[in-house]
Amino acid sequence: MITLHGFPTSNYYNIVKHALLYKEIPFQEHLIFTDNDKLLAVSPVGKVPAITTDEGVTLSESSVICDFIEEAYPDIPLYPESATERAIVRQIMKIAELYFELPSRRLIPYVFSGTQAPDTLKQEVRQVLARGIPALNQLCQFSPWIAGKALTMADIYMHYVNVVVIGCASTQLDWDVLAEIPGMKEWNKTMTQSDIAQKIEADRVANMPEFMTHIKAQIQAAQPK
Ligand SMILES: N[C@@H](CCC(=O)N[C@@H](CS)C(=O)NCC(=O)O)C(=O)O
Repeated sequence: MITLHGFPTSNYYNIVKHALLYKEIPFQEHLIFTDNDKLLAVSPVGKVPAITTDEGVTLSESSVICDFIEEAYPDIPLYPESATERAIVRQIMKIAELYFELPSRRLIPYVFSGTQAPDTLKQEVRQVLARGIPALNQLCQFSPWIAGKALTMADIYMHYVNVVVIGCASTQLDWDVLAEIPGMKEWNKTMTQSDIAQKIEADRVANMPEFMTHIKAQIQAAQPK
């Protein structure tokens, strides 16, 4: 059985968890935080998520894991059949990660510490998001799913990318980024209402106190002595 390593407050962890649940692949969760050195044994850069496959192979990087589980467990597909359509799905995932998630993520420490990020950083984040918005406007179809008629991995990926975008841009940039992409908010609400997303959200909320304990310890350790 697959083991999913990480913690349920991680949006990247939840991408993989959602895909595993959607594809009805049996898996067990191994709760491990990023301050645990043992994470390096399954994730070379010490980031979450990672999986251990049925064969005992460890894999990290959410998009790589998503590709692996699709290829190894094709019965309930999350990518279209044609190579071109698959590439379009991956293009949306990549742009969502590079131009939406990663810039927003830079603001997370300030969100957690309840402080405001420096203006220079806010400006850098705004500039990257401003490139992602027209790109996603061009690529996302919402008819009714992101890449067309069928729900794909791009829907799952974008939904958990949006968790970070919403959480950071509203508080740090005073910017309703999702509103810049017509259809995105309605689609995101539909995604939130799915049984799988509801289960993942319940697990996230339950994990929050333990996660905050780890985060506070990390923030304290980083303070100048
Ligand atoms: N590119 C990685 C990013 C994963 C990631 O950033 N995970 C966060 C938790 S949501 C993490 O492990 N952060 C710890 C760190 O950056 O040291 C992926 O797609 O899996």
